Amino acid sequence: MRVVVLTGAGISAESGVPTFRDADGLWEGHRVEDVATPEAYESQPTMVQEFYDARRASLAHVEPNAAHVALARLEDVLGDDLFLVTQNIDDLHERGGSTRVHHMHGELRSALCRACERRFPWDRTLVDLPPCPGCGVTELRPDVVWFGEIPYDMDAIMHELKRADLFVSIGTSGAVYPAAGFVQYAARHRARTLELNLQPSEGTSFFHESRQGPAGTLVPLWVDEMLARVTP
Ligand code: BJW
Ligand code: ZN
Repeated sequence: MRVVVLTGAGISAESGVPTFRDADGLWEGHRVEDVATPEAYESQPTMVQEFYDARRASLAHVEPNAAHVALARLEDVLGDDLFLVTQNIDDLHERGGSTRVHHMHGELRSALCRACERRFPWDRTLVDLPPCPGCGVTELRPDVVWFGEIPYDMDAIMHELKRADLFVSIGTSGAVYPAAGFVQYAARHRARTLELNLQPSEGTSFFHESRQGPAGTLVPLWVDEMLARVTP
């Protein structure tokens, strides 16, 4: 059975990483659609770099939760039959044990050079304008996908959605495309679709089944169900 899992900010909420659109959302009073843009970076680069530097540093103070760990358990059994795509830029899936994670909105622990367009593993700050390890130019920015930019790995993601038997969406509001459209695309290509979210998402009616609750509870239960089905 081929399974595609899409995760969003809700899966990391119980680890203490703020979501975007809940009451205590990450951007504190700003609409994420207004600030997560290349234009905001052009007009206030220092503010944006400091914001992402702080989020990168805060990774040291959070741990994967039971939902991340359960998805790693599923990968152990399904191997390449599980395709895990996350909108999150944190590294909690990897630290939970997943080894094949597709970060469609980029990664905090990566820097992107605007001069040579290469990406580099990055654990330090960027606000102090370090030179690019590849070309030496001081044009490194956070390696994240802002509104109006093209998400990573789209060809591989669409290919996997086309041949999936099951599509599962975990902890995402369904407010941001193209990820919000994956459910309809997968269903059109004959996948069964399941949503696991604290509350019904904006796209909840597109799913065959929707379960409500915290990811740290729902995901391990769902993984147990899956393992009972696929292991002899
Ligand atoms: C829990 C929980 C718990 C809480 N357990 N659950 C008009 C119509 C349609 C589309 C467009 C349009 N105008 C423009 C567009 C396109 C645009 C878009 O979608 N805009 C919308 C605002 C309409 N999209 C883009 O520009 C994208 N690019 C693009 O489309 O390129 C064209 C193209 C595509 C494909 C191929 C070729 C070309 C880029 C989008 C980039 C988004 N970037 C951000 C910032 C990343 C960096 C950063 O982190 O700072 O990504 S925005 C932000 O939203 C972040 C997230 O990944 C993303 C999604 O948020 P998510 O994960 O859903 O979080 P929340 O907070 O919204 O929801 C959390 C959910 O969890 C809630 O439901 C809670 O209830 C739940 N929850 N606790 C379970 N314990
Ligand atoms: Zn460079």
